[in-house]
Amino acid sequence: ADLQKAVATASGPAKPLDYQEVYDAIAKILDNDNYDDGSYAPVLVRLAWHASGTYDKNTNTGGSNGATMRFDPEASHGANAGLAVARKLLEPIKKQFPQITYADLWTLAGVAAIQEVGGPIIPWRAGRADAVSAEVCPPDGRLPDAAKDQRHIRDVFGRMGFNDQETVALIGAHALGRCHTDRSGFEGPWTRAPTTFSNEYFKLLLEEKWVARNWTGPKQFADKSTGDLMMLPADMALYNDRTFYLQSYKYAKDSDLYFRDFSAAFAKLLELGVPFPEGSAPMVLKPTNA
Ligand code: ZEM
Repeated sequence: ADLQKAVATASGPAKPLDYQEVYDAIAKILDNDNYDDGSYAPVLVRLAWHASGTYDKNTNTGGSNGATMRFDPEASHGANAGLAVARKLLEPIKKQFPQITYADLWTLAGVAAIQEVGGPIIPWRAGRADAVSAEVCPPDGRLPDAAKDQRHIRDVFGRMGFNDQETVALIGAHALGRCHTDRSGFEGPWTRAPTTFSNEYFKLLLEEKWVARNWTGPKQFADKSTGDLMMLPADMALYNDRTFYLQSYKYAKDSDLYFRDFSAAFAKLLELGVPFPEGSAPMVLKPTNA
């Protein structure tokens, strides 16, 4: 007790964690001209999504609480290939702010990534805990399979607790980033501005003519006019399914609606299965350019 007192006196009373400071530190490391399209934002959004999208509402298992992707087997699940890049990128931030849990850090990084590349404000709550071992890792196979169709997408997002409108809104995050042959086997970006959050994904999905790409890789689609853009078979489900199509059409026409709906669905995704303390309230983190 004496030693504890001495330490407490030496370092002063513990300062409560300021999440805006953590946000600002994440915002600072997003840009890197030597990585992909110049930003780590897309891969951080994918980390937050894969940490959260394992949720199963029927068993209340999986989800962002626990940050279980630090452990095998989840770290090595095929769906998570390439996400070590994102987890390693955040290590210095975790060292700088040791009080934040990995589970909070990964979801906060997803929020920072979306907001910093021009996306909507995403209200975010702190309070996730880190698991101490692999025992609570979700089983493999909970994340959607890019090769499958609308039935599979509805099954998987329904298991998380999302309706069709929320499902379509979330998949529009493919405005960001690209596929990598050494991660998923697929290749290329969905949009021509993959480091800017927008409703471009929906515009392109509906306005371009998509044809099967002629290559030796897994089945994917290319825009007929230039061939530089891509859609996964699972993306084409938004075109092929009548309800998904009508929702995609609304988002292609109305960017404000898309931003509002994405914010609500992404905030919900990051909170699935998290036992927040009673009375905890979402906070708004300020974008660095605002
Ligand atoms: Zn994705 N996604 N995703 N996604 N995703 C990839 C990349 C990215 C699916 C999918 O199979 C793939 C959501 C939904 C779905 C992002 C965000 C979100 C890749 C490419 C694949 C194969 C990985 C690679 O090779 O690097 C499928 C089938 C989905 C549902 C049907 C949802 C929901 C997301 C967020 C809300 C992002 C940002 C990327 C880009 C990552 C990067 O590194 O550029």
